[in-house]
Formats: sequence, structure tokens, C-alpha cells
Amino acid sequence: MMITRRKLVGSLGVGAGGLLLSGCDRVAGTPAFRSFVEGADGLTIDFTRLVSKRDALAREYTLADLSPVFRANGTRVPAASEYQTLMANNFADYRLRIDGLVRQPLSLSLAQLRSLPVRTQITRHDCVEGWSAIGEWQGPQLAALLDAAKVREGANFIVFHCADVLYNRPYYESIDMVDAYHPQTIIAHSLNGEPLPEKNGAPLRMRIERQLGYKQAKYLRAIEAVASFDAIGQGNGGFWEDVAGYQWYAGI
Ligand SMILES: Nc1nc2c(c(=O)[nH]1)N[C@H]1C(S)=C(S)[C@@H](COP(=O)(O)O)O[C@H]1N2
Ligand SMILES: [Mo]
Repeated sequence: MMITRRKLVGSLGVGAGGLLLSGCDRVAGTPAFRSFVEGADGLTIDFTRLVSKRDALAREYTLADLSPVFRANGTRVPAASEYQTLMANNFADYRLRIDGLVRQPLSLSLAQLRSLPVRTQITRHDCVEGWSAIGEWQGPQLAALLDAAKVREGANFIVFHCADVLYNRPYYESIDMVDAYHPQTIIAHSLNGEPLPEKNGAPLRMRIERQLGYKQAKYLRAIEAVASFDAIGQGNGGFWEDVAGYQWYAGI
């Protein structure tokens, strides 16, 4: 389902000024993308093909394909007392922050997020540990929220900060603007038609369907637009990237 910008901006109660470039223009204009392209001197790179390949949709399945159980991996319940308190009250006091390199930082309640236009997608989750599961995810597109927050020119990456801590480090992940504006990149609040279960990342988790399981950040607290992720965690762009040397780009 298409989400119109006006509808989203209206439902969030933020101004409609400062219209941004389209997703592709924005990506092509980022310094990281430009330096990548400019650094390829002499080579003929067909960037239209490069970008459109990354923009291709992950396969979508039907209700008949759903896994009977969508298993959990990693954290099953964040231990932090802040999270426990929010959960005990059914996340009524939860807020998702969208900040960093944006002109209009947002702090959204679950009710606000649930009232936004949704994308529904039945996709296969692939974990590097060797299992897959098919689930139906539902939630607003990240692109719509980034547009509402008015991401600034210098933002090259979107970072997802999570509520759980493993080996004394908060879980986090990050993606570039191609994935951030991919149509199947959503902030999921529902799995298989029900509110997102605790074990799968309640109240909100990312679905970035062109990437592997560890990029699918659960227990979202904040979404931050950054120029670089060098100063976050150990500087490798994600929890497993820092701890175990997993690839930052986990495209599938
Ligand atoms: N916050 C957070 N996000 C996370 C993890 C985690 O432990 N904490 N595990 C990752 C891994 S390795 C996988 S495979 C998926 C598992 O998602 P699931 O628990 O819904 O199956 O979440 C990813 N996102
Ligand atoms: Mo995983």
C-alpha cells in the first residue's frame, strides 16, 4: 500500500514544509555515495542498475506459507527496568524517538505509530545461524517517518538503538539510505496479525527484508540519522559486527 506524505504528516501533526528529494536523489546526493562513485575513476559503473538492484523487492509469500511458529533468537525479554516498567503497562508510556541529523525530531507513542498507514508483507527471515521463518509483518514504512522527521543532507546512515543489553553492550544496528528508503523497510508493530510478541521485539522492531536476521533490530528505543557510525559502539555499525566481526552489509 502506498503511503502519501501528506497523510502521514497530517496524522503526526507535523508541518508539511521543507519537502525533501525523492529517495533516489537523496541516495545519489549523499557524500558516501558520491565518493564511492567518484572514486571509481575510469570504470564505467551503471549506477541505475546498481541502485535498482538494491531496490528490488524481497520475495513475498502468502498466508499459506506462514511458519507455524516464528521462533525467537537473541534476546527474548530485555532485562532493563525501564523496559520492564513500560511492558508492565502494556507500553502505554512508550515513545519511539527519531532524532540525530533531522530537522524535526519526533517522539511518537505506540498509538500514534499504530494509527499510521501500514505496509503488510509476508517474508522469510534468514538467520546466519542456519534457520529461517516466514511471517506476516505490518507497520509503517521507515521512509515515511524519515520524511516526517526531515532527514538532513549529511545523513548517510540510520541507526537503530534497542532496549536490550547483551555482553554488557546495548544491541544496535545500522543501515544505509538505500535500505532505509526501501519500500519493504518497515517499523513492524504486528506479526501474523497480532501485536508484536515480546520474544520477537515488542513493541516495535525493524524489518529490512533485503538483509539477514541480525540486522532486524528488535525492542526499538530510538532511530538516529547519522553521518557516520564510527562513534557508536565499537564503530562497526552493529552489535554482532562489533562482537563477532559479522559483515555490516548483510544483503540477501
Ligand atoms: N534488539 C535485538 N535485536 C535482534 C537480536 C537481539 O538479540 N536483540 N537478535 C537478532 C538476530 S541474530 C536475529 S536472527 C533476529 C531474531 O528475530 P526473532 O527473535 O524475531 O526470531 O533478531 C535480530 N535482532
Ligand atoms: Mo540471527
